[in-house]
Amino acid sequence: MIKKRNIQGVTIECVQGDIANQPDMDAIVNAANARLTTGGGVAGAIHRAAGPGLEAECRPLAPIRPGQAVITGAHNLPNRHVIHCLGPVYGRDNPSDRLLADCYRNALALADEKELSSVGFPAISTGVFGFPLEPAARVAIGTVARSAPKLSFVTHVRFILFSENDRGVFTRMLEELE
Ligand code: AR6
Repeated sequence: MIKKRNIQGVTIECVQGDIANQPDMDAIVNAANARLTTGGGVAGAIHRAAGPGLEAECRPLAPIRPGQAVITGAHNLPNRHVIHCLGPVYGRDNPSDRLLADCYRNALALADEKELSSVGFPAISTGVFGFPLEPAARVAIGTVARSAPKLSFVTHVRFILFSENDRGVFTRMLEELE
């Protein structure tokens, strides 16, 4: 089972781990809520590790809409930036596939604008927001692969999945890319 592929100059890999513990990534992506406050899951882990300064920096940027991404500093996290994306709530924010793809595309565009070379993503919307994992993985991997030719600075994208099962699903999507 391959865990890494190079698509048009961008290395894409899938690992199992904690999004808040990726010290070699320039930016990590938060699966945020519209108000950009802390919460459970990914947002809870990121805000806990970053400290209260992150929420304070987020306040004037909120609210954001599904598919949107905004960028902040990383405060006490070991990264340079956090990119906050609001994924679609499955079954409510439609079309959910397009809104989820917007998250990945907009996050990568912000990272590229800031001239960052590496970005770590969680599986946006697949927890509290209820997006089924397999279609979410297809959108995530497909969107990053399609964005690759447009990126000038980003050369490394890592998907950080919480469970070994989720990593397996993302890895299969990566293998199946044409
Ligand atoms: N590292 C990597 N992945 C994680 C981690 C972690 N530390 N913790 C959970 N996951 P979720 P959403 C996985 O719910 O669905 C928040 O409360 C998890 O298993 O964090 O976009 C916000 O405030 C799942 O596969 O994000 C919002 O209100 C995936 O990350 C809402 O939840 C995403 O789960 C956002 O919901």
